[in-house]
Amino acid sequence: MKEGIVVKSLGGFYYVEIDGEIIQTKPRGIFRKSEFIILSGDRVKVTQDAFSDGTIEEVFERKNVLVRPPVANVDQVIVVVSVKAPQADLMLLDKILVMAHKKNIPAIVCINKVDLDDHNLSLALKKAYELADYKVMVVSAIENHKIDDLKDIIKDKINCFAGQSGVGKSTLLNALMGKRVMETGNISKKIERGKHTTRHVELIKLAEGGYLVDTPGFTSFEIEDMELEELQDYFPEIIKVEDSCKFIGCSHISEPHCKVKEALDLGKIDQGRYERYCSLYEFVKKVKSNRYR
Ligand SMILES: Nc1nc2c(ncn2[C@@H]2O[C@H](COP(=O)(O)OP(=O)(O)OP(=O)(O)O)[C@@H](O)[C@H]2O)c(=O)[nH]1
Ligand SMILES: [Mg+2]
Ligand SMILES: [Zn+2]
Repeated sequence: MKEGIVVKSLGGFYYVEIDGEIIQTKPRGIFRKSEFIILSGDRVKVTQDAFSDGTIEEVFERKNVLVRPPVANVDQVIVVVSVKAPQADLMLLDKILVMAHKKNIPAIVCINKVDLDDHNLSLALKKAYELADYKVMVVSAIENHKIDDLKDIIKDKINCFAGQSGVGKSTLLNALMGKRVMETGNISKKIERGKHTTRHVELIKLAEGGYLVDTPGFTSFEIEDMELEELQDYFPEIIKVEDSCKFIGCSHISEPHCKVKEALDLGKIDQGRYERYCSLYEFVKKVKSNRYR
């Protein structure tokens, strides 16, 4: 029995990396009969003889599961935005960060296409998210700017890209790999569309160690069901300052003597981030009230 990690599934087979080698496997019958779906990223026990495919005997307990893309045991989500073309959708960025936080998956913000940044937008964005204690990388996939720094950050982890379509995720992956492993630009869209049935999630192995999962861009993304009081826990800059007002049940929206409002006035919290917190708060509130009507 050997232990490995599922790097992709295709046509009923699961490809498991064991000691640097990829082995074609099938799950044991019991998995085929159950509802349980083995995912890329799953750590598994495999038996193998010389004449047939390997057999997945056991799947280890997962640390976490992402739904989009379906992948298990993610160590880090890299949310990519671009300064331009397309313009950064900060609401989408914040929604993804909230969901990563809810699933307890560390997230970093990667601002791409800095070569197009003629108004220093990347600096303002970097500051806003650093106030929230996120690690922020400002890169250009096309000009290979700061790609080595990004390499250091993703090393030895299971990383997953997320973000809008067209921000340069696949181009970044190619830059990180030093070769073209993913289609980019319009071509990628055509392939995606024709690919519905065979669309698979692949853990791409990094030369430096670790894996990266590329994801087709989101066109829409909603935060999952959560309690209204919970939302603030997923904004690190709010957690940092709220202490006494959270204790009395403050939502940090309109209550007097709010520590969060105080921090906002002092410039310790970014105005845009705060506004998006308020919008998401209203959104969750609406969802809840519709449900119990
Ligand atoms: N100027 C500039 N263009 C870039 C950069 N990175 C990517 N692009 C371009 O942006 C376009 C989209 O890049 P992709 O890598 O396909 O974007 P994606 O995020 O993978 O898009 P989806 O797969 O649809 O989610 C392509 O035309 C790239 O050449 C960059 O750093 N600078
Ligand atoms: Mg892509
Ligand atoms: Zn408050």
